Amino acid sequence: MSKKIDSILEKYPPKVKKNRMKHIVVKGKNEKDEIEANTRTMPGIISNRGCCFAGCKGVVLGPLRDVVHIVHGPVGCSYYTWGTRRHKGRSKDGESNFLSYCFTTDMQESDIVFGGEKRLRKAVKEAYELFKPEAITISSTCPVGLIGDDIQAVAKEAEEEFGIQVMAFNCEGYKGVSQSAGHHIANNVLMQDVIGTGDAETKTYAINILGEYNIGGDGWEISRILGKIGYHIVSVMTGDGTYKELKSAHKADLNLVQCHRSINYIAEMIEIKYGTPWLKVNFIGIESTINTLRNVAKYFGDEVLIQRTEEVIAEELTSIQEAMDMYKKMCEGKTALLFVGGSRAHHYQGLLKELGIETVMAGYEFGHRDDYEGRDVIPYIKMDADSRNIPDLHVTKDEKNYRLYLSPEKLEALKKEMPLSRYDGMIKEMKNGSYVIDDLNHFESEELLKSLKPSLFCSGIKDKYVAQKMGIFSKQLHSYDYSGPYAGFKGAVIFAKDVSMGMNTPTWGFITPLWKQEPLLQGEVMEEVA
Ligand code: CFM
Ligand code: HCA
Repeated sequence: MSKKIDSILEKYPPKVKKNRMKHIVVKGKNEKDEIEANTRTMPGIISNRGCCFAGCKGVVLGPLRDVVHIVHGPVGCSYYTWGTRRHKGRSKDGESNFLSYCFTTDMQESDIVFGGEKRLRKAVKEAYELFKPEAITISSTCPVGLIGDDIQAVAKEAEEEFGIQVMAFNCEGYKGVSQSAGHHIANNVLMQDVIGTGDAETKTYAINILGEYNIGGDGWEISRILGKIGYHIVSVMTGDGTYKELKSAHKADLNLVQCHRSINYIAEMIEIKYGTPWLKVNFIGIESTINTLRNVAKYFGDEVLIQRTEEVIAEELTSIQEAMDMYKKMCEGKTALLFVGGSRAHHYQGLLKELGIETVMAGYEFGHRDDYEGRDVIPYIKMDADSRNIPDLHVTKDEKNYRLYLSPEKLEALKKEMPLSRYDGMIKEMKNGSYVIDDLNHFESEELLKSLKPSLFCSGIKDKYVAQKMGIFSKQLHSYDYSGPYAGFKGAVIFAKDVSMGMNTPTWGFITPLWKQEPLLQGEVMEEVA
């Protein structure tokens, strides 16, 4: 494959080696850059992946701020995901915001033995009476599936009793192979039970933003720019989003898809059911943001809107150029490794390039082949037992609410000019010779950090400090390490500042990597003395 990769692979037992080889691509080395993804991590490997519950409750549902999200399970799953993802929310006009709370049934041993439905019923009642939320979600954790609590029945009962929507999600952690299964489960229920049930008025240029979770305030910067141009944001899925707005999402004229992995199911289903097309966007990086804004304006095709878009772009660029130029001088020529969930390892490559930083390796924790290779590959993806376990929702045209904003001919013509209903994936935009590694594990990360010696390792909490103990600056691309926003124009400057400072601090020169230190214990193998 390549010397660096071979030296990693040769440390594995044959079965593991055979498996891992399929998850590694050296761009341009073979005729086709095919990668295996969304398959089980081999037992024993220290993976960074999370679970189905994390993808459902933590990622997709959690940011809806006017909903009480009850976690049915022992306290840990709820507690350890309490605020760590940094999806921010701010209530407007007296609306509720429950984001700072942590709701759990706190199951005990007796509930595991005798069943937890009674406890769940009580928790839903208590939450309703105390908070009177717009809706309640119940997400199950592993033991709930194992003991067979009927959370759907409890939800139905509560719905009748309290007169609000109570949605149950069977997103037990062990389902599927990663967070990805949970995204799908959450998408299905929101599509089936929420989207399409509202009738809010929309204004001109009505859009939804899908797959934007307002981490570190990203969504606020994106909304600022879109608002300045003149768009009406009907709903955001789901960063700083509300159940109330989500209900009328079918009334928008266009869906913008930021994170394809976590929300592509809803984007597809809305198009089938209501006729609204989706556009793949990227608000990370200046060029990507500009391209996105131009594409959206072109979709609506109004000359005044196109003109306004150019004015806003020019204005925003003027305000950030000087700072970006200064930071670029501090970053130019450096290299980065990127390993993040299912979209950011791709989205950040443009921004890094704008700062003169080259991405030499990138990988997703749980992306599917289409996130790497583009959606054209979908018909060729092999279905395995793990994927078959995740229910697939099939929707049909809603005759009453189906609406085409553009004629089919106009839409087809535009598809040639912009990524409408299309995502070309990460690999295509990467440089020949760069590494693409799926479900990178801790052993491989350490080996690659040693051999590729990047100045920047963009990853998450599980391996950040491993890299830093090696003397390599690590930026968390999940939580942004308490910083952000990183999206849009203003966000690009904050990111540039954070990585410039991080890479250039003299701290790294004072650190001796562990493997260069004297071992704490020393010994030698000796012949047995009789
Ligand atoms: Fe989408 Fe995300 Fe991501 Fe993701 Fe995540 Fe996240 Fe992520 Mo952490 S929804 S795939 S499941 S962009 S929580 S906001 S940072 S792994 S790259
Ligand atoms: C998750 C959430 C996570 C974890 C981040 C990390 C996030 O996968 O359950 O490992 O640093 O963004 O908070 O992806």
